Amino acid sequence: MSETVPGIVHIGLGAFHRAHQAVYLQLYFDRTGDDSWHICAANIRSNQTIVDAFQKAGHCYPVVAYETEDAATVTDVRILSSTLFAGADKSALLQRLIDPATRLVTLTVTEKGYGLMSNGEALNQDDPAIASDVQSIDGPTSVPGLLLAAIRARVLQRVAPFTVLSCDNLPHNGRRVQTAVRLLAERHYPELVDSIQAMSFPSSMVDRIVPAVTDEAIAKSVRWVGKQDSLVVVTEQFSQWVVEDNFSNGRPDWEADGVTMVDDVEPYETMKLRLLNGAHSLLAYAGLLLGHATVDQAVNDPALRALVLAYFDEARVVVKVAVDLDEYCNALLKRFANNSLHHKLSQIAMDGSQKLPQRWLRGVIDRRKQGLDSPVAALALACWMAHLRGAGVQGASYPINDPLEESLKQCVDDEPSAYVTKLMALDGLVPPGCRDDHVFIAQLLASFSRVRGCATTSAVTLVLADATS
Ligand code: CS2
Repeated sequence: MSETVPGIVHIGLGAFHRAHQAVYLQLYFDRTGDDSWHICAANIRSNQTIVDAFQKAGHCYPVVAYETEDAATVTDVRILSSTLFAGADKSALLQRLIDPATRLVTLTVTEKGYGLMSNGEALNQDDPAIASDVQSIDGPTSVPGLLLAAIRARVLQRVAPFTVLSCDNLPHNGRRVQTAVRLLAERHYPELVDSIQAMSFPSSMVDRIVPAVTDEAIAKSVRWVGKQDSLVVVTEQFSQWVVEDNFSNGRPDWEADGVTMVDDVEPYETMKLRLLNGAHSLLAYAGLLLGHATVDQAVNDPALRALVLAYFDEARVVVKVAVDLDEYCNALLKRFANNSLHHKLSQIAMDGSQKLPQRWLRGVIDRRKQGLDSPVAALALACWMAHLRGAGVQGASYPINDPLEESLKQCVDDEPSAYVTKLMALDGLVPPGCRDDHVFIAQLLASFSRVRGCATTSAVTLVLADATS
């Protein structure tokens, strides 16, 4: 296995990659025996421990997919041929990116890893890695910076470009990476802008619920794996990957393994971001306020379930896709209720500033274009505002985990209109179409005033119930 030269470099060796893309490529390899699409996976900022553990374990790990607590399947994944931790020294990763054998670069670097403002059109210079790469591109630190350095070396060495495939929960995720790389190139290597514009940056919609691995999950998986394996990943049975068919340097014929290739991913992205991820964020913020810890607990709370149904009704009106949305939403409720996953609401609540524009706020703008209000989204945003105070009702408290944490904390105010005004003024957070929607802002103010006044979980339940009546 160590002899295999990987055709893919993946950045972001988290649980999601290991339970999603890596499983598809394992299926591809098992079917074809073609080892040219093995993966070299790297972490660039944090989580060296997992890289060390992979190197020690010879890069094999099990994925346990639960249908229910008593029904699970195991896939043994051996498709990672090497792993890298590219912390302070990124030269080994750059070398792999430049190697002609690398034909595809894939990314799961989370929303904030793209280094863009929420409109996806300008570099976020508050991000230290982006700020450093804007200053100087010698020794790049951000993902777009690393890609730019590799693209430059490949152009100079006349190596064919790789394709860059984004696998993060962002709209037009491929276009976003391309924009970030191009904006850095405009600054440092304007002569490369045309080559970057000519490269393939397909978008993709990825879907599989993969909670962060915990000690309990590892212990519980022994029943399925037969031994204690700290590299195990637990997930659900469901998996979906819809990919824009735009690859300049070859790709596996992974259609046969369940990947859907399309000309335009946008309808699928919108459906998944607004309905699955939007409902997830709603359950996270409202659920934490009500003292729940996991998605299955939250969705089984009748008040939250009704709220999610009302949210689906509101959001789906502006989702145009050739999919039966009744079936899709029903399936989501079932997936959320899977009680073998113990998917923590606090995990979903992280990085709200990076997630909410595409999950809720773009839907508000689309509805307004049809003359429709979005009262459930206003209530959802009010729950996020309440969440940002760091305390639930009845003494619950939780940390705020967000790259904009400091600015968000400065917005928090006991006086609802001062809080809303400060939040709306934060650069690049709330899209203009939403910020300028007076009806939405009035509904947000009213919702937040009510949520803020709740001293007990029963009071919150009443406020939520009003929104669905
Ligand atoms: C979740 C997603 O953490 C989150 O924000 O909404 O990770 C979600 O579980 C996946 O997108 C499901 O495909």
